[in-house]
Amino acid sequence: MVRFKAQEPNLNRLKIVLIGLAFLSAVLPTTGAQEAKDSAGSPMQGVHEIQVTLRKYEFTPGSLRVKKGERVRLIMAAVDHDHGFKLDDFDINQKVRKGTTAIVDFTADKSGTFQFRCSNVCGLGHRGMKGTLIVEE
Ligand SMILES: [Cu+2]
Repeated sequence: MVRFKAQEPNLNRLKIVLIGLAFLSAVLPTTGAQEAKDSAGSPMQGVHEIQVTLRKYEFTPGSLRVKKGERVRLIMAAVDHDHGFKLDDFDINQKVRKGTTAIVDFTADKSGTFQFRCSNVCGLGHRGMKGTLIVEE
């Protein structure tokens, strides 16, 4: 009686093809995801955008420099904890939750050096979490 000997090599070949496909799909770049452009990151015209990272216990950059009269947009990302951005001279107090980004828009309508600080208690170093806004004439 003839056994189904022929089946085994076929199965092995199929296995190799499947493994090969799995390997290829892992190696090939996912072009679809890359084409999704981050349109949210495109700068608004006439607005001075500054990205600020908030983490224990510092703002990065810690010194923000803009020109008087500029419209300013701060795009703030809190990395490790809920933080806040408090800039009294411009009546700004914005909470930034951990893992999220918050946007603050204001017009730098006066020149000088102004201090901002974290307004959400974020740990032992919270009081030292400060930065400076410099508005140049
Ligand atoms: Cu903080």
